[in-house]
Amino acid sequence: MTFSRLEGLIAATFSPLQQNGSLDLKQVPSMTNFLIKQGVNGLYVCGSTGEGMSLSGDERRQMTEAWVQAASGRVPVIVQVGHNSTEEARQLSEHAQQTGADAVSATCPSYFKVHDVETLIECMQPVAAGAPDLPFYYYHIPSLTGSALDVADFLHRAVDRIPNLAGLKYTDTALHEFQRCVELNDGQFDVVWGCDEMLLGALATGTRGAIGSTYNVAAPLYRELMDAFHHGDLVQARSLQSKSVEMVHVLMRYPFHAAMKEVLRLQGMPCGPCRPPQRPLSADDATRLQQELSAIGIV
Ligand code: MN9
Repeated sequence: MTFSRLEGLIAATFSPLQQNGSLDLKQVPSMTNFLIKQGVNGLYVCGSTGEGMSLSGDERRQMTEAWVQAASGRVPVIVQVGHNSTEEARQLSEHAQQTGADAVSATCPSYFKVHDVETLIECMQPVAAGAPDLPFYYYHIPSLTGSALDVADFLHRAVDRIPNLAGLKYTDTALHEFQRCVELNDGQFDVVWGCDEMLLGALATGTRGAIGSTYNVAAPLYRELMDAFHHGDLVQARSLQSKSVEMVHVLMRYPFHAAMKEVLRLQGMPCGPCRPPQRPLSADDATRLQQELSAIGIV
């Protein structure tokens, strides 16, 4: 499907796993239907939430194929291909395009840190070139990559050298920097917000789309928040954001990925355990998590 901007709520999808840790691809179609029914407008596959970095290249390809097939053009599928090897990332990118994905996104290498914007451009060029017909989004997530570079400068300098550069997935909390990216060259770039618990601030700053993990488990809440914001009802929007802040606060007290997978299980959408180094949830944790989330009306 073609799109000019990523709009609305894009779920950073989980990778369904079997109890033994191998992929559980047969869950992908029902998960896709569930998310679309919840009001999700796109799927971001093999990102941080989907433990893309913990999957083998072959598994990432299988995951990509499963989500693209399940979405079957109903919502855009963005495939995260970041890898410490830019050659592997380039090949994943090529595969994403061949598979029929709608966009490609990539983190920078992170074992060896990227220390300057010029190097970042050099790293991203081949990756974006692997899928020349698809829009490319650099995935800025300094908390995990360790590269806190000036991304507005990156966009400004990369635009002539990465022909399919569409924008960013901006997963940081610096709203002023985010705003600079959104406004750069009269809004040339599609800059998508990545911190769910600050969505309201990002809406106020001009975002149209957001990619995040908690849209898997609470899309209706965020939909309402967006609607309230667009109708100018800031009191309601703030109260919904406050509920999201509470929810994330609770989830973060547990192994985060496993906790969200547990919430999905409670919502009738089991997707198995996580892989190390993500920690599992104990049975006690699961009980307490449910109590704490039900106390704030989430499950
Ligand atoms: O990029 C996610 N970030 C990480 C998206 O996984 C580090 C977010 O959706 C967060 O999980 C969410 C909760 O902090 O905002």
